[in-house]
Amino acid sequence: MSPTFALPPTFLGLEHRDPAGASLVVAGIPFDLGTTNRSGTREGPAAIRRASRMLADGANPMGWIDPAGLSVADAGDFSIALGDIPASLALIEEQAAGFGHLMAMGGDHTVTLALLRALHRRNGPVGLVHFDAHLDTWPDNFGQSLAHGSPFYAAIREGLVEPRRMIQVGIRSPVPKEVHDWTAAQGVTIVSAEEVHLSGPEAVAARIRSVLGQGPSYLSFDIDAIDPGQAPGTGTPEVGGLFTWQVMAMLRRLKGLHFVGMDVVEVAPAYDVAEITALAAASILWQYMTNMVYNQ
Ligand SMILES: [Mn+2]
Repeated sequence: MSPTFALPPTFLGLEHRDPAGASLVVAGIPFDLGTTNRSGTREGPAAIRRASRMLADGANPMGWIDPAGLSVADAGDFSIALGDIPASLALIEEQAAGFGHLMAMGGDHTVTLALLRALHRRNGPVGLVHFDAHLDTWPDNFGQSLAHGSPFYAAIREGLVEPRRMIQVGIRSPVPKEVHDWTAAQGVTIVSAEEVHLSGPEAVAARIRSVLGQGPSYLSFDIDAIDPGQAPGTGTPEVGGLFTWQVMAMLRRLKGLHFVGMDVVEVAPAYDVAEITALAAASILWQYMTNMVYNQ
């Protein structure tokens, strides 16, 4: 068995496996055209894969499940259209639609709109748990309707998600009041980072479970939900965020929910320190994979 540093540069060092025959498919989306501040998430997938190899030398103590031993494949990176956001989203949607249960590594948060459009073809509207510092329901981003501040504005308007089965966790950024009020008026549950700190991850996980219920659900994790002290490698950091221990404690408590797909987005390795942001992202994917065992 190779030491972790010598494993192939795939997610968890997975050797070549056929994505068509896998229950879970990991894919990267090297895209950052939708960023509004610091760019660089095009390098996210490679950094997450590299950091993930740290997690390949044993089982998850939760249930002693080894995610690398599940029916999972790394399909490589999706194609994008250089310099063209709508064409890139169309390409991402088509590629995502070819897979059953997709775990996507961004890329900036714009890509989630394409992923939800693909999912809608198969599942109809889904519930959504969205970890983020930002609501991402801006109707426009400095004149652009398609960018990383808007995926959930579009997703709600297009009927891709059920707003009353949608919960946002870690929210704390500056935001126009009308954007916040529009989001709340759709029926979305908004949980601030401070509420996680004050009430604790166990209580917030219980709220997530009650909002999502047992219907088909999607997990979208923007790494800037985590405090920049623990995840500096991102383009739009906001102070006062979640700690990685709180994130892992919440995710462990979401096992058994009916998730049909997920993404981890906004990792920008150029601003990372000692791979801590990439490792946080890899660990989120790894915990989600572990949780999926409880869905069977
Ligand atoms: Mn976001």
